[in-house]
Amino acid sequence: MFVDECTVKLAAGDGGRGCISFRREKYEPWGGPNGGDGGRGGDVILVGDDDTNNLVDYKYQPHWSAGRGGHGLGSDQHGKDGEPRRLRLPLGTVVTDQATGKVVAEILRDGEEIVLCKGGNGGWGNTHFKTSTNRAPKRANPGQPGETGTYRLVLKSIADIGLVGFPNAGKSSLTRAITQARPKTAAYPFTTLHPQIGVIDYPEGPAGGRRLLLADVPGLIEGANENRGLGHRFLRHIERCALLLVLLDMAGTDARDPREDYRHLLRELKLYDPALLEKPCLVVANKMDVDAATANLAKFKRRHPKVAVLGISCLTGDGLPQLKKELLKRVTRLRAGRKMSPRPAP
Ligand SMILES: Nc1nc2c(ncn2[C@@H]2O[C@H](COP(=O)(O)OP(=O)(O)OP(=O)(O)O)[C@@H](O)[C@H]2O)c(=O)[nH]1
Ligand SMILES: [Mg+2]
Repeated sequence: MFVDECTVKLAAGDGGRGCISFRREKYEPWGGPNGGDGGRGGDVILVGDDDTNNLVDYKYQPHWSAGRGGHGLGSDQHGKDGEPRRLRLPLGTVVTDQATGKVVAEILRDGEEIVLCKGGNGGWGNTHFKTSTNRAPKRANPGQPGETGTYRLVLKSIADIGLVGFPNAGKSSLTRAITQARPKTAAYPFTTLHPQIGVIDYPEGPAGGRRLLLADVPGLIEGANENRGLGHRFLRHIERCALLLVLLDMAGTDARDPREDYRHLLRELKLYDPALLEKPCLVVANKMDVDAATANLAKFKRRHPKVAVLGISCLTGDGLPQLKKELLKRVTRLRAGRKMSPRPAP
């Protein structure tokens, strides 16, 4: 099950109580105060985890708390600090405080740790209250409460390239062809029900070792803004992409017209967020192995003379090496030119 939004209630640990105690030993009848401090409560810490792409763990277990600090003890013994609670979240998770509606954290890097709720400080033991006039204070502090809050977690995947297209255009076939990801492909619409991230590797050449992330999102259809098909809800996963790859079924399978598909796709993107249309975009014509595709491509170019289209076939592999090169070239240029970070403008 794929979950990309959920609400969690988090509580850091409370600090332990300070202790009231006096030193009592043989020949030391007035040994003075020796009550230890309480331990700190544990923090709730968010940790970026590259190995997960899902918030399902938090959907069904929304309450998480860290350990409380131990109470102070006599003989100047401090209480034990509470165990922190580490929540592993997929990269791209945006955390919003429900009380204020403000974004309080974003997980962008693997292994990155963000303390979201701080544990309470332990209370002071009575040693701290010793003064020249009060040498036997019978006073200690309680621990401070840990921070708590209700937070909304929304996953907006981080990828360099976002794939957009009608169902059956061949988005998952392309993902399978150029990345290591293995999304299901089939000749019925909405085969892909949730986003999949694939890695395009460039092992050879001057770009040796480079990798690009490609997000295969479920198909869009006309009226998606009115919740037709799977609606717009997965478009958040392409919001942070540097480049959009608009994939068209140039064969016009099921009597579709690629020119109309293109128009509808742009319209749906605009209805979701006009900023998506500002993103650099590469139009790719798939299924060029089918006879009708060549004529359709010519018609498409006549209608959109300014749009550069790259022809490919995921079935035969034609055009895929050129596409990979073009993607690398464009993403490199975009990242360098704009110093783009995956962090969206607030
Ligand atoms: N002839 C031909 N068929 C293709 C090509 N690429 C994909 N197909 C076929 O098109 C159908 C749909 O492919 P998918 O990759 O599942 O399409 P999708 O865009 O991921 O579809 P959804 O996940 O439903 O949105 C499958 O039957 C593929 O075999 C191609 O280049 N040529
Ligand atoms: Mg698919």
